[in-house]
Amino acid sequence: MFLGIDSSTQSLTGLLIDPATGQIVQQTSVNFGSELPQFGSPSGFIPGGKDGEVHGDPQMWLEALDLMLSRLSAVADLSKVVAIAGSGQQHGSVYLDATFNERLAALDAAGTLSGQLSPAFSRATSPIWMDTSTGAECAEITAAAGGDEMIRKISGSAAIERFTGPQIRRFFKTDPESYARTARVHLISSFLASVLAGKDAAIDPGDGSGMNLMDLASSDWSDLLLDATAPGLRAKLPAVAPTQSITGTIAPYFSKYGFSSSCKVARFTGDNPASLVGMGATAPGNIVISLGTSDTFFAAMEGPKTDPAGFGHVFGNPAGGFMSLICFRNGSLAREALRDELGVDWSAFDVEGLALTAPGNAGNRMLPFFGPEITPRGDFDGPVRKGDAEFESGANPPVQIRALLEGQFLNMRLHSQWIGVKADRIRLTGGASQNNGIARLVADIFQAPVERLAIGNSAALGAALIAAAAAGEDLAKLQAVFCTTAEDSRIEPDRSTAAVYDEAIVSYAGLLKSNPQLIS
Ligand code: XUL
Repeated sequence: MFLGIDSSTQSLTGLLIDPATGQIVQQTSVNFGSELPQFGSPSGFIPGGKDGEVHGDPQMWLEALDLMLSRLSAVADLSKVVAIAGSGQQHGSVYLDATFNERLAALDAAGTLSGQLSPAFSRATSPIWMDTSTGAECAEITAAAGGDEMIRKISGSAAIERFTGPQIRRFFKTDPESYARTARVHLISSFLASVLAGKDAAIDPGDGSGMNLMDLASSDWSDLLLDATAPGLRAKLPAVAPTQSITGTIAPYFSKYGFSSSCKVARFTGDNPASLVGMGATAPGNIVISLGTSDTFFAAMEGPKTDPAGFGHVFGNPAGGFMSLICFRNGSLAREALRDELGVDWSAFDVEGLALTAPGNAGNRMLPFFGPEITPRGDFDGPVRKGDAEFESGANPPVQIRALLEGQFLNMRLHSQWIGVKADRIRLTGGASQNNGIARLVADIFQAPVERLAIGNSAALGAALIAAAAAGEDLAKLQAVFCTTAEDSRIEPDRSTAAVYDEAIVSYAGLLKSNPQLIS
């Protein structure tokens, strides 16, 4: 069997596959907010951060790993696991002092991970992808590295607030002593891989390209970008190593969950690259839309084409080559906020609820941003409504819901045009993808067929497939078995709505452009 672990914003999941039978054997999740309330992070991050700061607690991720593995070991024989790989929410960083390696090597199965490793944190909390606090650092890095286009060419992205390089620079500027004490900066993915392997793990090009530090062409750190970011940074970063490779064998600590001492720990990657694998989309042809805490739009790419507007990114594709990715911060967070504001349940967002209104929403439009947005960049603190008086006053729930959903997918269509490919087929994943009303709306707005896979957690599945591939199995063959579309999941676009949405995207773009909260 192979184990995939996905550490996402709101939960940590373990998923076991058996390639011999083509089955998912078990999967189990720990929800940070409800199951680890002692960390005060109801949505997985510490609320109330100032000036756009959003941090998570690395001790919470360690507690969740112990809890998930103890649960999994109660229902599965983990001695049969040949290899483990994983995926983490991208960009988030973990700061460790010089004792980290010794502590890893000395992990005692009688204690807990967080109890034994937390003294090694040189920064108590970790900035995560939702953090928008580094505008000044992005400008400084851009200037020092020779401009926007230069950074895009080297790293695949302009300097971006949530990316790890600008976050590291902010830490260096605000707390230089703790920065100096930091011997290792890990991504969440490589941190968890290090813990499992009991030794320092490399970063893979899929997650490494989300740092504004890696040279896409060489898959190594760029000296120009390192120097523009913070002093002495190369020595603080692990190496970059291919996604389909092995870090080492599992640390003896984990024998308490039944793992054999020969179980291998493969490379961990970012949740979006892992999801590309789990969606069976590592070869060009499919576009994936993942509806999670953030919504993401991504696809395998022939060559590293970058977004001139600076919103989209190029990441390493775990199967080799590249992928494009665009992240929309107001994903489920916005859907949940509107649901709560209107006091409705999810059925109002599904086929029957949406049937109360018509495609195009009679011209009622919403900029669907309940908090700061990154695509486009804006300091929004609530949705912007334009339409009839009743809608603008916030009344009429069915019109509000359609306006939010149409706004989210029109915004996605508008900001993905730079990729320059017409979607032949969209594969939808993430929590909200099972909603047929939302799936129909995506098919109509993009005028492309939408498919859902049989399995919901594509990042954890992708990680399990990466573990198997790193251990010598054939990735494409595994994808053909595990990444199958659910029966009756395909939704064809309604061609009669094409003109409605061609017009809606123009009026949406107009509303966006005229909005003073937009930064660029
Ligand atoms: C991608 C991004 C988010 C996180 C969420 O650039 O910031 O999708 O990976 O886990």
